[in-house]
Amino acid sequence: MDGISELRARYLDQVAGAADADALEAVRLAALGKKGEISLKMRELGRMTPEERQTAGPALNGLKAEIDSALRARRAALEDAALDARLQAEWLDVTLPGRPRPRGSIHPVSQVMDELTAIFGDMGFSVAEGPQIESDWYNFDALNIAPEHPARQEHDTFFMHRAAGDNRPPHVLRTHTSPVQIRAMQDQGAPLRVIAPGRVYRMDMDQTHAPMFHQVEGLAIDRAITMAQLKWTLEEFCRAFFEVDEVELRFRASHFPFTEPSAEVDIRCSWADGQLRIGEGDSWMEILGSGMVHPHVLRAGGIDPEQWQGFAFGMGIDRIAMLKYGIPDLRAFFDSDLRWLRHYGFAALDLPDLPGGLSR
Ligand code: 2U9
Repeated sequence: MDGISELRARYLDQVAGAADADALEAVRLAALGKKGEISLKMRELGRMTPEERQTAGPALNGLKAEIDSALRARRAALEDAALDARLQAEWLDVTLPGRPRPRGSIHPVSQVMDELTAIFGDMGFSVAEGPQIESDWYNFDALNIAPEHPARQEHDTFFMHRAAGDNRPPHVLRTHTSPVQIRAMQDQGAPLRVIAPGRVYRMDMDQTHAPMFHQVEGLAIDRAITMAQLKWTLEEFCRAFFEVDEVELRFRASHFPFTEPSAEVDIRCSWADGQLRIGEGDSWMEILGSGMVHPHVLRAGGIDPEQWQGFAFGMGIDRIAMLKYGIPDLRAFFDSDLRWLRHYGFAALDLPDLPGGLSR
């Protein structure tokens, strides 16, 4: 049985030399596959004499079993080696300290917007929103702001570009949130109670002005709205917002194109020891502007001024946030400094509500 010894030596050699699973499978097919060399030899047993078969049969079966077990052993060894290689390559030190993702918190401007929503919501106002890029009609004409009014001038307003040859008036970045109330009047009609908090843009940039800032404006329209109701609404707002029991407001006659009469509103306060106290002391601080909605503006919103009157007010959110939370520098609002936010920010799940105390 020299042939058997030669086969054994050759295939065991090939099994030992197979470098990977594919090479090993090729050896298995060549030896033991359907048309493999050993399988073909086993088929020849049928043509042998019984004597020949008696020696060749057990020898071939033994060879088949030996090569089969060599193949299994080699396959297991290759799999072990592959696993070892992966464990080496994918090694990870699970004892290293974790790197926590930076955690933000609620920005004071967002917090104040939530507070405004809670306070005015309690008084029956809903929140209205609108586009930040506006037509000049919504931003100016509808608000009774004449074409020659200084607010329309190049140096105050950001104008969008029009394509060359397009002579229509350009759109603007809204300079106040008032266009939102014009849209609310058109969409909802009278009676109406809305506040419009949001971003506004003016070409102004120094220690106390940013080119983008936040405003909230309020509008109440009904059949017999008066300035007395405006005053009560603003007093209630100040009491709730500054979280003091007593506030005193002073109305100073003023002028805005969209209200007539118009008033700037001051609040009594003191600045003892550099600390602002609302509702006490001998100082007055301007906090908002207000007035009765001009008939032209009601008409632009599709509301008949013979039937309906309205009051309106507006204030800077950044400024009242700075006052309430003692933030000295406006520019920090836009620095995205997490250390500042950790100091002045608010917990994300503490939504302000009146029974809970606004700013907890
Ligand atoms: C409509 C009708 C009337 C909103 C008003 C003011 C007075 C006002 C300023 C306060 C500080 C803007 O952020 S600020 O510079 N605003 O003084 N705003 S009355 O009047 C409106 C608005 C919309 C339809």
